[in-house]
Amino acid sequence: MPGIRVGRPERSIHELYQDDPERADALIWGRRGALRGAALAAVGAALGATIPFGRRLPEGMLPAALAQPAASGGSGGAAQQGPNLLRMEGKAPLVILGERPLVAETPEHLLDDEVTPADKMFIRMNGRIPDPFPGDPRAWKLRIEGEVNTPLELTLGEIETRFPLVTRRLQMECGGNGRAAFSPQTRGNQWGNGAISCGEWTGVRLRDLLRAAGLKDSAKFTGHFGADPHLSGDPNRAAISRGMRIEKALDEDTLVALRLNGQPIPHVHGAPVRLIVPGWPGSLSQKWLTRILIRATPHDGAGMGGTSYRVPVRPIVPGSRNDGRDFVDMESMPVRSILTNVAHGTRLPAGTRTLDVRGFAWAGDHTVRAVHVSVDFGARWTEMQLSAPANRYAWQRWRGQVTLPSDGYFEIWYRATDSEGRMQPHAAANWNPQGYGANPISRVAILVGG
Ligand SMILES: Nc1nc2c(c(=O)[nH]1)N[C@H]1C(S)=C(S)[C@@H](COP(=O)(O)O)O[C@H]1N2
Ligand SMILES: [Mo]
Repeated sequence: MPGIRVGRPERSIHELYQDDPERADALIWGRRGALRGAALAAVGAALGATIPFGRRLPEGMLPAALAQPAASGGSGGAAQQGPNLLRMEGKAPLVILGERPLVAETPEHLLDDEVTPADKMFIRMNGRIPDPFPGDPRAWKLRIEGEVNTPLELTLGEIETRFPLVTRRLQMECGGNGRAAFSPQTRGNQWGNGAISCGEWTGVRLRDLLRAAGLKDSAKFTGHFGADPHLSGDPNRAAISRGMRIEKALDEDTLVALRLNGQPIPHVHGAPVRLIVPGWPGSLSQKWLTRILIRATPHDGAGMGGTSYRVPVRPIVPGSRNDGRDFVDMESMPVRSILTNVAHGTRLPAGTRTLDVRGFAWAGDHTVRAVHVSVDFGARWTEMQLSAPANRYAWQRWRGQVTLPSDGYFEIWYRATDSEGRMQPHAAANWNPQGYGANPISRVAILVGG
């Protein structure tokens, strides 16, 4: 194919893609949009390997090694700057997506534990990290008020002694997880798949507290409040204050959590007490929880209404403006999977012909029915072994093996299907201005003998 100058030493294809993606696309794909013959060889040269299944690469699709940066560097010689890594006591080197407010993602290959250790949990701040509570955390107060018969003000000490403690493994996922997959790009932190954790939380059921307060017939919605200051420092503004339908508040797995993995909750994750609302957007899981307001009408706090945590009912034109008036609040998160033992950009020794793969999959309020993996750009899929969740709302382990016919460049594609039969799509669907619900099939690039 004419016009391809991938090998020009002064400017690699990777640099070209970084500086001028449109021109790079034109050079690679030409007018017919197919990567064939000479173009395929040229891309192979840029990757430093042949692409054994290259002819199965769908038209218009760029190899993942070029399309997305490697989490750990070293992807086929790509000229990329390393990610900005978190340096915080008690935390792993998460990838920083934003500093003000602090937002840090966990690369998929750090999420290999059945129960996510506290240091590997992603961080999502909307405001400032509050000062730690001085003195005995058992003196922290939580108020339950609004449409209740008896408003309550309870210390954590009282909560622990009056109500039964339960321990559950619960997935907690940011509503924007997967956002980077949207095209055109949307506002907000450009999450890959790493805004997910499955910690072992101990706490009391929110419904036990609500029953102690006595819900009025008018109790239909919650509003959540925390102690973290707004980014501006203005004491009259909340960093975030979201709420949900009362049915979710009464779910037996919605917890007022006091401990994570048997330890006090780390400060940045909401010490000494937070909500855990599993399967729904993480923004509902209020950290540094101070107050729950029971309401007759939907909550109107920061992060409610408009296009915030809301998705279109009928698809809108990608990239179009919309005030979100007809949108609905995002509730159950969509099905998603991660690959936890092979990092994007991994090089394997020449001659490697089989590869063990494993990860996790989850599906909001639902369970996962199947996980499939392909190493030939989606032509053939192999079903993986899938474990049952440890308890309701825990993620599910998947594992299996793939066969590699030769050395060269491959991509591991993995996709989950939920209990309703919904499968991760090939491209992020239902585009919305703030980028919620993107869950396309993931692609991890590997190089055998390069
Ligand atoms: N008080 C408070 N609670 C909060 C937030 C916040 O900024 N302040 N962020 C929310 C969002 S958007 C998410 S995704 C989760 C992230 O929890 P984590 O940082 O413990 O992983 O907390 C939620 N609870
Ligand atoms: Mo979030």
